[in-house]
Amino acid sequence: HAADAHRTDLMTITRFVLNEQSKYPESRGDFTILLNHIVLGCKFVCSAVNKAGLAKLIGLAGETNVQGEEQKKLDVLSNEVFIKALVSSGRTCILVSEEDEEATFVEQPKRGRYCVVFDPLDGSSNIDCGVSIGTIFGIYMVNDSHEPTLDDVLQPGKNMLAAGYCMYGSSCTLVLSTGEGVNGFTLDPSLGEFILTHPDIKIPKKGKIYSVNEGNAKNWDGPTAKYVEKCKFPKDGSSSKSLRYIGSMVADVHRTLLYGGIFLYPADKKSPNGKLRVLYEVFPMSFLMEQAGGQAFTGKQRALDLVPNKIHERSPIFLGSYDDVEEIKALYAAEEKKE
Ligand code: P6P
Repeated sequence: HAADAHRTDLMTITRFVLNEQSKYPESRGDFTILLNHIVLGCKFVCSAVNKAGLAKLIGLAGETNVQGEEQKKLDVLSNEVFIKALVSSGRTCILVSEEDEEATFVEQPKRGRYCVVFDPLDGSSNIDCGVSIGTIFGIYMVNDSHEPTLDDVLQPGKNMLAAGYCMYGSSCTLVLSTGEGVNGFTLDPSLGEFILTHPDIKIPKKGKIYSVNEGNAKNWDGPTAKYVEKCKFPKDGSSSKSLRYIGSMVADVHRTLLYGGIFLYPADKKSPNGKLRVLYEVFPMSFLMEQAGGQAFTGKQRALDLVPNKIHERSPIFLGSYDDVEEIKALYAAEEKKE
């Protein structure tokens, strides 16, 4: 029966990428090997995050463990695991991590053709209160004709080959795009495999939720303030939107992707470039939103067209349902005309 076939036809993330999705057939093997190492990192972090509370209980975290070693903070530990996994894949040449001030250049013979930008544990300040957190990553491919330099990784987001996040919450969910749509996989701990659970995710064209830190309202610019006002007091008689803000980007973006609506981290007087980082927060989430039929805007341009000058550069970001982002683009365009 079809149902049985579905149950026994376990579509793991490895099978899915190998068979179903590959933008560059000639790199099918390399990309799959790279992805498998990212998946390994996610499985490790998932297990460490789930034990974090217990580690505290049995006095491991922040104190010395039985070997007398200082227990590492989860974000430091996660970063080390991802760096080691990516280097050992033999498929990377430059790694940019939120945790490391400088990029990591992979030496021969371990050097490959991919640049990976990632935040190993975004939102990690939320661990202690049990809020979902996540790993965010983006992948560029460089032509291996030259010695890699930072220019190979300071590329516009539209050049990304793939992007994704892994959310460590009630379950461990990995959402990935290799440029042919968005698919979600859930970790089955009994198998240690990510199984396809959310095929071909499409974000609703319009949503009923807006997601922003209202605590920054006094510092917002005109268009953002106008847009949020419109969400709360619609003039056209439509019902006002609901506010949902978790304060952990992966959780807020995952809800936006599945339920629709808009996520905003605008510029404000205190932070003229907003708070979120271009390479490993804004670009991967914008890539996913476009692949799911939504869009992502910086207040000035399409987010994926931005060309970063520094690896930890920040940008304002408005992303989510196509029609909702259109509305805020119109407000910024009107402001532009006035100037
Ligand atoms: P705020 C978490 O610290 C983070 O980097 C993102 O995950 C999240 O979206 C944002 O910052 C929350 O920032 O200023 O609203 O607390």
